[in-house]
Amino acid sequence: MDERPAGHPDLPGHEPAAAELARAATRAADDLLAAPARTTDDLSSPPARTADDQSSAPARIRLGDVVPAPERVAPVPDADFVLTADAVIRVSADDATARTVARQLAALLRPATGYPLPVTDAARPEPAGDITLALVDADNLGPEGYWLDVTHDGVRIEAATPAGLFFGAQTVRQLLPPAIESPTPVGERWTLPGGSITDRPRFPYRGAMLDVARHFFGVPDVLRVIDHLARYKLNHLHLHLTDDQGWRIAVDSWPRLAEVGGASEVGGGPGGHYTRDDYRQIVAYAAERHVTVVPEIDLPGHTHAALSAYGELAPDRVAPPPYTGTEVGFSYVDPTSERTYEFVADVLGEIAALTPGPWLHIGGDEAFKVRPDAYAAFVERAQRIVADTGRIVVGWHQIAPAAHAEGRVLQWWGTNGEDPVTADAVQRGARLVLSPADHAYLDMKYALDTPIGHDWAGLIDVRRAYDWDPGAHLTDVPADAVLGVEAPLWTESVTSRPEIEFMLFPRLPALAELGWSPRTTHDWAGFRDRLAGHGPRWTAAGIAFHRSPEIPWPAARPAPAGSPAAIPTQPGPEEPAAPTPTAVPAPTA
Ligand code: TNX
Repeated sequence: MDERPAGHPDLPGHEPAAAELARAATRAADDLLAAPARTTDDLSSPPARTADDQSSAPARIRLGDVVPAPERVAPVPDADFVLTADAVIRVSADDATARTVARQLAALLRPATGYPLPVTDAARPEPAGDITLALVDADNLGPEGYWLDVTHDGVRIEAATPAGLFFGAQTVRQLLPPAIESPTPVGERWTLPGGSITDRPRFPYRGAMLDVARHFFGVPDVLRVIDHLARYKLNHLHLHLTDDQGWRIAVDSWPRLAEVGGASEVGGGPGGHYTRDDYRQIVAYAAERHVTVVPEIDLPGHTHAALSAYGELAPDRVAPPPYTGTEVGFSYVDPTSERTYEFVADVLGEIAALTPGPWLHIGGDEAFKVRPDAYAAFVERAQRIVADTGRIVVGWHQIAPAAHAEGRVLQWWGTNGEDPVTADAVQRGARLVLSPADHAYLDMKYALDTPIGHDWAGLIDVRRAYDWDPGAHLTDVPADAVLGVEAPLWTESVTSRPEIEFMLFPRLPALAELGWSPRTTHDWAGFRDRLAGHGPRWTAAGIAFHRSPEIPWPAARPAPAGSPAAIPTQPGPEEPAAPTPTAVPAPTA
């Protein structure tokens, strides 16, 4: 198989590009938002338009503009709904989680609209002008699907589960004008296009991975990434919690892992780690957004930070100094020592106890210095330890040669769709999460001039991220063995929140569409056009993104002389990168 060489010869020796990315996002936000300010008490009529607006205002949102593409869209002309200041969000079921979704939707819509949007019990007959969420018996929608109906009189979301309601609410969000992402009230006519959508995902596992080991990212950054997943109906966040450069999660039974092993990162920065409470907060925030956290403890390789904390785990029993470079494949815990298995059982036991989700990821990649027989024996024992915690084991596809363990999942990251060893593991019962490095790796550069990232798996522009089929990607692997897709973001060269977002957007929505949308909707030209409309949303939300030349982004409106420019701030560690918009482009309705 065509795999990456050891080491990272292509890693850029650059200064962190965060400031430049933040400046680029600021410029984009300025362009979009610099329009005459309107006040919130002037909401009933759209802002006055000039002849100029006809060419430069963003296109009217159509019911089918949603990303990921819904399963079925049935527009109804002249049935648009306009959300007004007296609207109420009704929730029909006496179900606490459904109520939570109603409150979340209200919280998403309040900042930009400035409307109170109280959440109330549904009463029949439903008054017009409201948004209603209803839990219903609907087997056809499955555990994550929803039905959405927009008429003149109101918006109704139905689903069999709170998760379905939540995904329906994300669709409602996307059907409103981009200014809905503004953190402060803006003058806008809050129209949704009329018609109905029936929607449910193609794959049950749709995820992204954040490597918090090469560079550490604090809780607010992780929560913000979870928000991004939720927007695009992704439902798994894989946290790569340990690697050579840092151990990022407190383990009570082995305290030096985080205290010593966490105090370093690539390039010599201070590193950091999550306390148990930090981790609980991440897990709870994700769960509220129907995202399952998949924790990874990478074993037996990628363990230099653990060895630097506990020399007894090292083959030579000597604790090495911290490692801040970007080589891979040199470290391993001693697979012949019983102490190693006590360590593995203690760590995985504590992580399992903190993690409500079903998965425990044991890594398994690039243990180049462990002989194949010792490696397989280690993996088989680690798989049994995971089973003892009641969790399902996930590992990078290098664990394929080890014996099958009930339910095990391999995360495939190859760059060539021929992989007989993985196909054989699937024959023996393994399921797959697909992360082909040449399509799904978010740490690859978009183009040669991308300021950060690698290129060992090639350059990945938006089209490359989008144009592959998870159901047919690997030879001799049937579609029903594919649990889903995941886009990993390795962070050797990624150092800040704007840099994370720059690598995620716009490729994360492309991956999200592969995971969610029926294959019949796959169409690059259509996707490109739908995606274009999301640029102004990201700008309004203060998200740094790559303005890929492949995407026909709507033209920004020229700023009238003397208008107050928006001032997006470079994000501090504690607060999201939020612009302070003063106005938004005029709607075309
Ligand atoms: C390979 S993919 C790795 C990581 C690196 C990444 C950089 C995989 C399982 N291992 O250790 O960070 O390449 O692209």
